[in-house]
Amino acid sequence: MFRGRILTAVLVVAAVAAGVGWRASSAQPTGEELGVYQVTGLTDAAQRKRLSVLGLDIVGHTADTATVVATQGEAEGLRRSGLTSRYQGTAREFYRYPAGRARGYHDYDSALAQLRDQVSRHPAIARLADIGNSFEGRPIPLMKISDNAGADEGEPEVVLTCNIHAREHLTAEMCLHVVDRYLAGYGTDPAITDLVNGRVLWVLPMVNPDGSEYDKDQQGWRKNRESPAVDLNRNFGHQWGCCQGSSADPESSTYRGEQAFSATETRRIRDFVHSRVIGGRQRIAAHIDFHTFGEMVGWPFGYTAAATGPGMSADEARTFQELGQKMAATNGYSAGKDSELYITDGGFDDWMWGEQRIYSYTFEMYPAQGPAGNGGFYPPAEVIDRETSRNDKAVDLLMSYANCVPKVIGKAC
Ligand code: 0X9
Ligand code: CA
Ligand code: CA
Ligand code: ZN
Repeated sequence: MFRGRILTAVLVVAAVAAGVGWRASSAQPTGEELGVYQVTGLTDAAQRKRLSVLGLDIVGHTADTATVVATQGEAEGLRRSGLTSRYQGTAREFYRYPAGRARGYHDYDSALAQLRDQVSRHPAIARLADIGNSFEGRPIPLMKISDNAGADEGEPEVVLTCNIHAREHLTAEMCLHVVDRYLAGYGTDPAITDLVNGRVLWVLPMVNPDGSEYDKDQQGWRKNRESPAVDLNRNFGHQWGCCQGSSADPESSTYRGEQAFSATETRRIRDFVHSRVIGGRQRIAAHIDFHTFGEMVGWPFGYTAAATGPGMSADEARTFQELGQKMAATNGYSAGKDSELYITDGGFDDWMWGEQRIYSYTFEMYPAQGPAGNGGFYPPAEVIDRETSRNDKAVDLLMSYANCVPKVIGKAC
């Protein structure tokens, strides 16, 4: 069901060359700077396997050539692997859009300023808090949207998280857009008014603010900013590190951390989610974790290819699938179980479902495939409105099912 994307071992023919107009440069990256390498001669399965076991960040590939982003340590491993690779330049050069293209995206400060302003204009239905500080000390913003926002009315709750991967800036805009739409729609749009009245919506637009700030100049950064940096979407505590769906190498872009929840930001998220267990019941019923890119709706488990098993009954798998497909029908994304793409362990949605029984989805936003040169992470700001409102119906659908998600397959709660 899924199209292949980054980190896939299967190399499909894609119109993703190593960046048109891009010249190989002789200066090697220094310090912790990431480099871009072109790996050629991937003519048979054995060669491709050799590349995939290195666990590199594959940002583009054709039939026999792959473009990878690597740390110096990974580049050393690449050289030792016997594959033919050629240094292309720093990731900073590779990813950078022409000056000005990034205008129109929020950074941490402007996102916070906007949220503060909105709360001041909608005090009855919006509260701004934080779930604690990031590693570098930035409060991780948390917006609560509900009627009587200051009270606990015991309603079903939905969580939206964005920008857990630093370079996926479009997702922060996604969360900000939802906040905007729900606040503006209350009292004017009857469907939104009903949802705000009957549910609680928690929005976390930037759960990795250190990474996001670090990547403001577009160098392809994915992880958080502690040392060694951790892929937060491999650091959650359900079947953490179980299944070769993450890396134990601190240099890797999918480094899982020293142990589950070793990263500051995943601990903050975990503690927030735990705080919604009230009277022994988890109030949060449903969740979307927004990523880019690929235009896909995914669901647990990512750690195993098995459709059912411990923690996933046939009815539960069917519920995930039904609602996942319903949401995908509204935005035109493809839909499938996470593992159809590639195995991931320690993922956010796996923990939300596996440990908290929250119906948790991973959305991969625009584009479907990355254009040459930038890997798809830095689309121009002109697409923000279109690509965030593209998910309006999916978000509303999740909100409306939050009082009993299994009703999507006709089951009572
Ligand atoms: O690899 C990832 O973390 C996600 N893709 S991304 O390109 N945004 O990095 C996909 C994760 C899918 N698996 C789970 N959510 N468990
Ligand atoms: Ca209410
Ligand atoms: Ca409410
Ligand atoms: Zn991501």
